Amino acid sequence: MHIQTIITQPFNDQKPGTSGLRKKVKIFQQTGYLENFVQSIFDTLSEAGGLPTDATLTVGGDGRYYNRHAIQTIIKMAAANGFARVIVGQAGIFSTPAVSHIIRKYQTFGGMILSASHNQGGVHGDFGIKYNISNGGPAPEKITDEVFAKSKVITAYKIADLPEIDIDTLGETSFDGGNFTVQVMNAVQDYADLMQTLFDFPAIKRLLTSGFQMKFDAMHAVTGPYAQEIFINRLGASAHSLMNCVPSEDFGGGHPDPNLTYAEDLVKIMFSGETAPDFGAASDGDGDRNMILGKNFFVTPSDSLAVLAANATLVPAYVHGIAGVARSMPTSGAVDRVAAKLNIPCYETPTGWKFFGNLMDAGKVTLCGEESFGTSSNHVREKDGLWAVLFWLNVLAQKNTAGAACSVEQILKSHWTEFGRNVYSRHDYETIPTDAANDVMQHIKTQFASLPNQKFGSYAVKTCDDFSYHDSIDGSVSHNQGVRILFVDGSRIVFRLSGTGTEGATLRIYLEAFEPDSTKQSVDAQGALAEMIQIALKISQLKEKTGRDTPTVIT
Ligand code: G16
Repeated sequence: MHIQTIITQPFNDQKPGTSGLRKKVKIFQQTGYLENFVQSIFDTLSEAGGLPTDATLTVGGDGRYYNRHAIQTIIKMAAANGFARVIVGQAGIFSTPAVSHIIRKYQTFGGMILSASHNQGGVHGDFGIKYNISNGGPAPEKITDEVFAKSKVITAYKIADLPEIDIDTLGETSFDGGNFTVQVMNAVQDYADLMQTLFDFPAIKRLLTSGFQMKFDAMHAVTGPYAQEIFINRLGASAHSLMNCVPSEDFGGGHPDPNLTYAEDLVKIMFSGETAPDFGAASDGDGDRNMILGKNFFVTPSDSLAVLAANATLVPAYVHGIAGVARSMPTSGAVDRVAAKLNIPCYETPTGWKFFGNLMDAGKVTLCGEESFGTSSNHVREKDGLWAVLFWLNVLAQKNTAGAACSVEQILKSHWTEFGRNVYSRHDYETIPTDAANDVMQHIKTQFASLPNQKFGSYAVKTCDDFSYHDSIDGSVSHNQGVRILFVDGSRIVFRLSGTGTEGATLRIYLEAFEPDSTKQSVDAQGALAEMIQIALKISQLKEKTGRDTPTVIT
């Protein structure tokens, strides 16, 4: 196997964000751009202890445009950089949670996930790449910081002269007298088998074949084949239960972000009155996000996490209880109330799934979740969209046995009666000029000294800060993770700049108020939070500084 060393020039913009490096496809198509980043990852790994002689790399993506090209390049670079084997999902497809599972199950050294997640795809869309470590989870900051440092001084990358690999046919191909092997693996099987060990498939099958209607929207993205295998082949759901389940390179021209704005077609179906299905769900580009809907009812991701934690013992995998829970800082405190009642710990981490890995590895938490439509457990080290959908179906199956009927809405309402309701909303202002977004954040921070004790209508500020996280397992500290304004009555406003966008900046405002009175809980969140929204705009001067009147997305 001939290995070439190609001289290259560094790019200065390869800093990984909340979840890997995400850029426009056109940026990735620059000569050496992908190669530089991949080599910077490999260089970081070899410096951090080197590769074992039998090192295996798992590679797959969400099927978006440039996926196939990137996979061929990564295979050749893995061969040149000392890997003995690469496992690739058939057709280059692997959902993010499936990669996490494959890394863990086959104890591979790590994995590369090719996805820009919920960002749009296609020639004019986004591409992304992320490295996951041997526990199956996203590389922690100390690795991604090192990758960035290396990308700024890189001078050459290594690539093997290998022929184009057929990634559509299952099987193994060896090179260099068996020193390097590419294994093309069924992308769905192992993951579907794992789900079957966690959930009560016979009970879910009874539910789905007894008149209970569900609708799952794969948004033309990676979960399509997984949904087909799990819901149709293994759980007996009707073909009508699925929509948009054939992955396409540009996600059917849509935006594969499972929220009320971009999963518009599903939302219309689920809010169509009495004939709406009983249960609806959607997943994103790479299959790690989920949105849960009931008949004419939306479940916020924060509430979903709380409901799953409260009902975990209804599911075989968690029948003996959960060790603890974790949520990202902007996620509502709904799950904290469940944890308090269950007498288990609840951890608050920065935004980004990578912060949950240490807690899971140490056995401190079983379930984790984020307001950004991510929920999962310690079965993998990523968030897992279909896992969340199956969890909900398992809970519904237990609560809809012969003679008993319980809707998604009823589950939420009785949850609120028991625990109180954390009324919650997120307002996103997308693609605003970066300078204006930074100016807004800076303007809020200049008020840190003057805000405490100030009254705004019916709310009084208790304290405010820029969130920092101290990881109790590895001792690392992460600063500047979002600005919090905490009010005396427990309500709060959080301002944060997204780390996943590729155009300008996205400013997120997270709003939360607690309503303990069950007679006042059935309110529209936007109405209930209206005063707080005005306070957020007043403190931030967002309209004045960005010229934006309304958010692009409201969740
Ligand atoms: C990624 C991360 C999540 C994070 C989300 C939102 O999700 O994996 O942990 O919550 O981004 O991040 P931000 O608010 O910075 O845009 P995904 O689904 O895009 O990989």
